[in-house]
Amino acid sequence: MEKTLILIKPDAFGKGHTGDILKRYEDEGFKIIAAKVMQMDEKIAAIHYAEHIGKNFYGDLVEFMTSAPLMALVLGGENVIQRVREINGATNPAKADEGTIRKLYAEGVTKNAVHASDSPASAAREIPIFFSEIEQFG
Ligand code: IDP
Ligand code: MG
Repeated sequence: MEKTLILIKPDAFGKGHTGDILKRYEDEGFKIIAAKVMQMDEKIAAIHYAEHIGKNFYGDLVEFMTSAPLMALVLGGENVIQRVREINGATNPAKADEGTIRKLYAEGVTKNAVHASDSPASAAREIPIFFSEIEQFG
C-alpha cells in the first residue's frame, strides 16, 4: 500500500481542526496507519525540512513548526501521495483551490495547516523521521 507522511501543523492542530481534517482523509478512503501528537524541535525540523535550509523563509518555518504541538500521521491508500496533495491544496492558501484544506484553514504561506509528502521518495525519507516500523499498522 502507498503511504504518505502528514503533519497537521501547529496552527490547525491548536485551533481544533484536526477532526475535520482527518475526516476529509478518511472520507476519501485513506487509512490511518500511524498517528501521534508531538512537538518538533529544531533538530527534527532541520531533518524534515532539509531541502529548505538556507532559504529566506526557513527561520520563520522552523519557529512556527517548533512553536506548539502538532499531529503526525502516516496515511495509506491508492495514490495517497498525490491525492492528499490535491486535497491539501497549494502551499500558498491564496492560490489554493476552493474546498481544499489550506483554502479552508491556512492563515498564510507559512502557517498553512498541513504538510504532506510530495513524492514516493519524499514519503520514504519522511515517514521514518517520525515513526518506527512497529508504530505503523497497515
Ligand atoms: P509544501 O508544504 O506545499 O510541500 P514546500 O515548498 O515544501 O511546500 O515548503 C515547505 C513549507 O515551508 C510550506 O508548507 C510552508 O509552511 C513554508 N513555505 C514554503 N514557501 C514559503 C514562502 O515562500 N514563504 C513562507 N513560507 C514558505
Ligand atoms: Mg514540501
